[in-house]
Amino acid sequence: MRIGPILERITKSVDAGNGCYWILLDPDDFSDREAARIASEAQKAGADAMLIGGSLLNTNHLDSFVSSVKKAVDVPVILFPGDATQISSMADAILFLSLVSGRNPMNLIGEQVKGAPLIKEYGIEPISTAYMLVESGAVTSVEFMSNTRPLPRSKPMIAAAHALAAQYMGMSMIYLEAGSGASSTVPSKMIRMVREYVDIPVIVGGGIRDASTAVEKINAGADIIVTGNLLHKKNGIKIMKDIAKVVKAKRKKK
Ligand code: 1GP
Repeated sequence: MRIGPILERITKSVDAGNGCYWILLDPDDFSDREAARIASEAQKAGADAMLIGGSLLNTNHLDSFVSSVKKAVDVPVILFPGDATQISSMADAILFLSLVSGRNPMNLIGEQVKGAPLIKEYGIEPISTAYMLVESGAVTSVEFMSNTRPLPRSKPMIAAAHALAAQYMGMSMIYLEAGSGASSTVPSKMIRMVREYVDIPVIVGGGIRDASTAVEKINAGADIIVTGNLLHKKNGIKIMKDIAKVVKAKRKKK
């Protein structure tokens, strides 16, 4: 498959040591107007892309939500769907996720089959992404909703083997996910081993709440850091600014 413009932009900026901080906006958490304001603040704070989605969507305003965010920012707006119902024609691209850490056929290929024709019809760019859920203490929403077991956090080689298999299957990115609000982040040892085995971009998210943790993940080999819950913190924008600043400085030096 030809590389689309958004993946090309991501890959180029990752190679140049940029584009390494993404924000996750859950449509259940904000109104369209709030999302526009927050996205614009996040962009000013240094966010390089906006992800939109959640494990479970209870509200019915995805199109207007995506469209408000798009109007407010000029970085890519990318869907991060929990299932095939979370597709909007307003987005620039969609992470075409396969939950490769699990063995639930619906999350490996079922939802993808349901969503693919609509993605084609809408002309949104699909970015094939291996989604790997990592054990992080308590049961996370994605673990519960997908009915899959996360990768054991003390077995980095199991994660590396999954990532390599995904790359061999032609996937364009790896997303190492501890789960939104996770109490423990993806272990750096695991990121390091995955990095050793694959040469496609590695995204790391879940439970990252400060700049030093973000830098630790970048040092271990993460290309892109994602935060979501910080948007709910009183001083979240300030922390996001710190994260954007330090991860960019660190990656540029590499
Ligand atoms: C979830 O990795 C993201 O996919 C963000 O997690 O909400 O814990 O920052 P947090």
